[in-house]
Amino acid sequence: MTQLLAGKKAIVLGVANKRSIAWAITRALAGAGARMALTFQGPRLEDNVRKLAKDLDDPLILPCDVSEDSQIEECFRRLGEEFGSLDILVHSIAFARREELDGEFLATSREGYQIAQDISSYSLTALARAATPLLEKEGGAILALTYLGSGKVIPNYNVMGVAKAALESSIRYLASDLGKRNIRINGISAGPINTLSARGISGFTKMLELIREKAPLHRNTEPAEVGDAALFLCSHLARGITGEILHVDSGYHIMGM
Ligand code: NAD
Ligand code: IMJ
Repeated sequence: MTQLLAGKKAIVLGVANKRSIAWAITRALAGAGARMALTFQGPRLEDNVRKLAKDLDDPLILPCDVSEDSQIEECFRRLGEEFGSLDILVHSIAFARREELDGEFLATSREGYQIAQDISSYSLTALARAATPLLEKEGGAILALTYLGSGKVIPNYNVMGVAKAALESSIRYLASDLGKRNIRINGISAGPINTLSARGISGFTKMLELIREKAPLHRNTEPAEVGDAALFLCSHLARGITGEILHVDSGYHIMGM
């Protein structure tokens, strides 16, 4: 049987280590036959990404700190040179200052707010624009990761919740602009997963327990479940879906109590 993504080319931004949701998505896309490009945020993470990528067939590894316009531009220039065109872009990036993710949202500083918006939300629009010339050649799909804290108050998520609300709204506005170029864009709202970005968050272990107790499926979200949903949304199977947020969270978000 031919693979779902045979002959397709994908770039995934946001691999930090083997626990990263971006790495689970990479495995799902590569497993379906896609040729992969991965980016790393800075020199500290380059080694990790290169080691993980050894499992992939002919990967392209590029630097891309999304806070720098010049790095985004250079990343897509090199991607164009190597790949010629692109089918899939995955945004799996979030950052807020550690001190903003504890205590009251009321205490959020101007700079802390700006950083969270810049890295976690604006970067999607900047990347979508940079990738459009490559994605529109044959049509394509963009995917970003979000969390329940965008629409509901989750303790300590604070400024990240506001950034995710902006990210989800950006997905809808971008879907409207990109549809005429045959580019779809969707989001996956994942349940809590123990990654680097969840480490040290107060009450995180209790939250995993609460989900096992309350969610319809009574278990926590596994990275591979997000990877498989990402594969679906980025494939021909989801050709009629754009501007959508798909929850991969054991059904937790439907519960009122
Ligand atoms: P992770 O720490 O593995 O991934 C976050 C990534 O963001 C890292 O690779 C980091 O290098 C990257 N990043 C941060 N600043 C950057 C910058 N300036 N330029 C480029 N890259 C930068 O953690 P994760 O949990 O895999 O997070 C991936 C995505 O999933 C995030 O958008 C996060 O909000 C979302 N998400 C996570 C969970 C969870 O519980 N872990 C749940 C729902 C959604
Ligand atoms: C993050 C903070 C508070 C509560 C949280 C999380 N819950 C979950 C997360 C309940 C699930 C993980 N998440 C969904 C994120 O988007 C995390 C983003 C994040 C995490 C850190 C930690 C280290 C740091 N900055 C960060 N910036 C963004 O310095």
